[in-house]
Amino acid sequence: MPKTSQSKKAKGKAVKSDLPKRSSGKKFQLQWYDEYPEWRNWVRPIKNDNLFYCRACKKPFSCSKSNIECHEKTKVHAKAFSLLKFDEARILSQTASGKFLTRSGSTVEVEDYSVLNMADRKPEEIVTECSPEKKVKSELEKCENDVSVHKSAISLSNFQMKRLLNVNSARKQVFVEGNFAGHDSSAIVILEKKSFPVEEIFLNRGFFNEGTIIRKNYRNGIYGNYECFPTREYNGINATVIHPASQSHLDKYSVKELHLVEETYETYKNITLPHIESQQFSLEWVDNILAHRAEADRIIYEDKNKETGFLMLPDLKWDGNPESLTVLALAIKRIKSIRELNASHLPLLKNIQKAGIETILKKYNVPASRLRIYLHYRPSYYHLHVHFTYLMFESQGTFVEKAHLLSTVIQNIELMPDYYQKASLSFAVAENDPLYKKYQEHGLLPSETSSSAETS
Ligand code: G7M
Repeated sequence: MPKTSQSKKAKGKAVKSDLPKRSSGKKFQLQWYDEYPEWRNWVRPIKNDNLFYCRACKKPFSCSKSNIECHEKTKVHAKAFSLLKFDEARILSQTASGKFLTRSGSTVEVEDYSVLNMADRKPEEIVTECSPEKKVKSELEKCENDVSVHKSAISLSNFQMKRLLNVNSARKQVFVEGNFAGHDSSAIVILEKKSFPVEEIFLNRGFFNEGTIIRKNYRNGIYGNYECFPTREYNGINATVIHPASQSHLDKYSVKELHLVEETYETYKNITLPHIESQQFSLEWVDNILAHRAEADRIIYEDKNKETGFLMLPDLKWDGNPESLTVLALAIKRIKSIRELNASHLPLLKNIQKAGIETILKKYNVPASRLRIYLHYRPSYYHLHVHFTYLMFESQGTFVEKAHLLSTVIQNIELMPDYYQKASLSFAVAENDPLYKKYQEHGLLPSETSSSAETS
């Protein structure tokens, strides 16, 4: 973030005229963020001053630990903070400039915008996290020769569409394959409409206002149908860009016919495991997170214990709306999947369950009874992770043949320590997945595909 001497001068003045009588405070200590992780959302140190800036109240305050604690408890702050959470436009402009407007209209400059919670950010900002400065290697897999588009700011006008891979009308998603200008290898762009805020105040602010354009399509008696164009900040969509995308990625996101496989532990050892070992998706993104090389400022909980530790952060595809809450817990230890779990992993699983629930309650105010906590089998990425999603959100991958509740996994192992080395596990496999062919070769799936059967 460039900081000119001019802006520093301006800042000096602004701070003087705006600041509260001071200063019983002390300079903000970054370790306070570790002690109070939720402060990352709203407390910003002010450069070279014994003050902190409250992003919610848009005001500087004297900066002692007890003062911040007291301020957090005030009604005025609680109200301002709840407004802040949804005011994406303001968040965006604040994070972009690193300067904040005070009530009198002047600005103060605050430190290190990278501590901002990423759950609050727009997807395009998440993309810029992979900047050259951060030296985050992208997932190259089989496309190692092409430089990732994430290394610099991207523009979708440079994206040449090649193929529509899939459409999910229920979830309002499109999956498109194409190329970014100057890059040979394929990219996948996933666009997804965001869910609506449910609080009246945000619906009102976002949609029922003068800025929203509404056009009549037709009327039939008491019924009218209209097309609506909300203001820019409220009509954003979530975009995920995968580049360079490997053939496995293209297969994963393409339309395909599915078949159900009932995998015994024997077929896991003889067919599935060799397949995973030869062609699983790269775990580089997981390792980057675990080593704090990527998404470090999105981490909401971390327990570094090598056996029982884990780390929590928002899922890549979460748009930040509480109604679609999607958080991931990544185990520190490399464990491939639930197939490897036994009694020795119970402390880890119980730790994820307990501390994960506590963290989500503290951070997002969602109690355990409103959470769906589960693991996938088969997962896309073979490093043990647990999904925490809002129960009323119909998240992807919660089909009975894929989602395994964490509580059930724990109970199964408590009842039988080697349950996951004994039980048959069913999963769906797509016809264009190489694993499908392997199961076919072993006579465990019919040799004729559904399409060829239809024509015969
Ligand atoms: O299907 P599986 O259980 O393996 O789910 C993996 C989850 O990891 C999905 O919900 C993805 O959206 C999420 N995910 C994948 N990547 C590549 C990332 C990433 O780079 N960062 C984060 N935070 N989540 C990811």
